[in-house]
Amino acid sequence: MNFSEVLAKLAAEGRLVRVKSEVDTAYEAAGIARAYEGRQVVLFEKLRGHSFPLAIGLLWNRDNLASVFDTTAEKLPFLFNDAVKSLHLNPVAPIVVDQAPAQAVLMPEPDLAKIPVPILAEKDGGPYFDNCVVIAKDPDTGVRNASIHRLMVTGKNRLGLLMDLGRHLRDYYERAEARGQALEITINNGVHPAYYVAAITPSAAAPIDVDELSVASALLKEPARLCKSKTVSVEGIADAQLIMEAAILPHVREPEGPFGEVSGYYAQRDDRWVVEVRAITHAVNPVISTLLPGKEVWNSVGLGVEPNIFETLSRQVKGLKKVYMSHGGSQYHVILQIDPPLNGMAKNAIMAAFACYPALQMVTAVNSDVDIYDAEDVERALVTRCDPARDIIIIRDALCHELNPVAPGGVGSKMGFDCTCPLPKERKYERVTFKEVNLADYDIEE
Ligand SMILES: Cc1cc2nc3c(=O)[nH]c(=O)nc-3n(C[C@H](O)[C@H](O)[C@H](O)COP(=O)(O)O)c2cc1C
Ligand SMILES: [Mn+2]
Repeated sequence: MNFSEVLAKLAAEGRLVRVKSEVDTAYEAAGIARAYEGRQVVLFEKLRGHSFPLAIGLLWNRDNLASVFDTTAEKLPFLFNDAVKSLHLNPVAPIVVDQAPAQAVLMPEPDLAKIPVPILAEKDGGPYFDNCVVIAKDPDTGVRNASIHRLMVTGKNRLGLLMDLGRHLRDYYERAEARGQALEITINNGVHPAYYVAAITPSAAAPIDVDELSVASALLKEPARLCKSKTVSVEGIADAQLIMEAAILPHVREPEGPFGEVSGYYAQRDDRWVVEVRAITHAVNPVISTLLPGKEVWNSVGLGVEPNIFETLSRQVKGLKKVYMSHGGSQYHVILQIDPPLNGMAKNAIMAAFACYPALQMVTAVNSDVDIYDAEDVERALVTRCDPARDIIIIRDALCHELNPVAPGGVGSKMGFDCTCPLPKERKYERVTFKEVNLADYDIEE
């Protein structure tokens, strides 16, 4: 299934809305998409001055995403986790195919203005691609890497790029730059979510000497399909909607940003890396894809982080039932559902969770009678089962996430809330329940 087939499947299930009115790529498309955040995928059929349609929101609803993989929202994180594990157990290497749908049309001259790249947030520095899979090759070993990077359109064939510290792409680039060389890349837009999941596999699970595109093979149940590029020595994704063949230039930095980031705050404008686009190929009638930083990212990051925390903690503590990276927590808050057999063990679970994922700022532990997907239920546990003097853990000056404004330079404090009931559980903690009924059994006029 390619990206447009994924959209067709979602449409057939009522999981996609079509915007028929002509819409501007600057601010307007994002404003409409925002109103659907967490619900259906939004397909903009007519964008002012453009011929290609644009889809936003493939990842913001777990039921939609689960349907793409023929599974349920509850099972989805474990499906992704198994695919990541296959990297070390039985990786299925990508193949390079001859006839790539992504290369059906070659733009005579690369021109980014021909692609409907939206300006998303009101103070963004320009139009942004923010969900493209960037593929590169290690300049020394040739091992392929895939990752997602925001890219600001700054010219007809020029983009500004962000590479955070520790990214494999940055490591490759710095070695190429030290030799005065550009780092060739392909930038793949409009891919099956299996490729996106492969690209966001954390470096702890996919070290620098491993080709994480095999994660896509595992999810697709067939080898990931790549294609030889026309102007660079790095492959593209054969079933992508559009591929930009490009290079990150050595010793060049230009202003990039601001960008309304997933934290809900703007990343500031600064001199950053520069990408020169050398060729653009695309499918026949391509559908361009982008995401709105927010639920789409919390969801997709959470789907990777949750099973990892679940498995790691389950080796150390007992009674762990579920893990959820809550959306209100902007990927910095994880909720553990746990019925620990011993007093104090929930606090151990909280500490272990912090160790699993450095970006975490907050961990909340609740018992299994609390719905961790319901923010009100969790808040209720906080005010009725967490004694602030005893049940809050504070860890000062630990490594956090540099995008979080409360952690300057990526260093900040972390806080854990133990909202589990002390054992033996006193009757005062018993929650009120009502008889379960099936409304379909009753004659009710609404
Ligand atoms: C939507 C989205 C956007 C991202 N944008 C960036 C970015 O602009 N710069 C960056 O360094 N990492 C970004 N990331 C994170 C990396 O893509 C991610 O950590 C990836 O696993 C890194 O791959 P690597 O381990 O091969 O370096 C983004 C992740 C997502 C989900
Ligand atoms: Mn990597």
